[in-house]
Amino acid sequence: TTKLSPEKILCQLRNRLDFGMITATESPFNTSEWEPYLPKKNITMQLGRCAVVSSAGSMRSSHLGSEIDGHDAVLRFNGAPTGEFQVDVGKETTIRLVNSQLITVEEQKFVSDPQYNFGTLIVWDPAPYHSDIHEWYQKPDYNFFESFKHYRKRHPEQPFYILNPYMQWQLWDILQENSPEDIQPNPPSSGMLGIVLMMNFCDEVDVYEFLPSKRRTDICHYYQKFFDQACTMGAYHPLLFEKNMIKHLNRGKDEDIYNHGKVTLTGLRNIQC
Ligand code: NCC
Repeated sequence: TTKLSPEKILCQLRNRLDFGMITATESPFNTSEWEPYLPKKNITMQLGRCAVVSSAGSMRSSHLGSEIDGHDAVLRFNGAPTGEFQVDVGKETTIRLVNSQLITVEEQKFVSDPQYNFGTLIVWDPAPYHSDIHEWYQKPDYNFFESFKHYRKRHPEQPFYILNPYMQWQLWDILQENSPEDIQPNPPSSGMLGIVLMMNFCDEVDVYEFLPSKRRTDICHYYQKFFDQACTMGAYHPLLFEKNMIKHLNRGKDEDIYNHGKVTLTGLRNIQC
């Protein structure tokens, strides 16, 4: 396979990904049971310069905090804290993308830990390959719907969206088409989903430590003492292929990857297809 140009891949991302959130108007969510908890309208965000902060152990000792906070919006993942790690990861959180496992398995913590009460929350769940919304609703990977409602009851003012189940496999198809090998048939990581969401919302996206810098380490997360190579290279998620694609799309300098784990991506709004 010949590799498509970055411009062509950006157009695939723009033209083929459904960035919509689930609203109270579509079946099976258009019921009185869901009405109090779901937004009536899709998310709308038009942002300038955005930062995406991976949870990698190599964020430690990066001193990237003030650079990250200098962006117009910051996206973080799952339980990634700021607090005591501010110097390295910053303190602003505009969007937090969480997986359905976190809000179900760690529900007590999710509902009570104040770190989740900032910014806009978005949850996603690994859906069966190209299933329709009804099939997924019957058989989500984690049954997070009750946890979602529970959180919304406690924090009714905080925007909290459910990502549509289609986008992950539309993105997976693009990853597969642009990879010389077969990739594992599991959805992309939260990291990759968050990056393309921000490419949709923002003029420009700086991503930190998704491509590992010279600080690269087997420590999984910057906030935990847990060692596992798979966190950076992937096991369940096709992380290696995600990272190859992001490297291909990088408009920044290679030395910024080496020194800061930083890549710069063009927002999808500003491209010509
Ligand atoms: O670890 P996780 O991911 O929360 O990390 C968020 C995103 O950061 C990027 N990352 C992380 C660590 C690392 N060393 N290198 C990286 O590039 C990845 O892009 C990653 O997606 C997930 O994707 O949702 C994931 O979630 C965790 C876990 O469910 C949550 O942290 C909640 O506790 C998964 N871990 C386990 O299930 C044990 C992880 O596989 C994927």
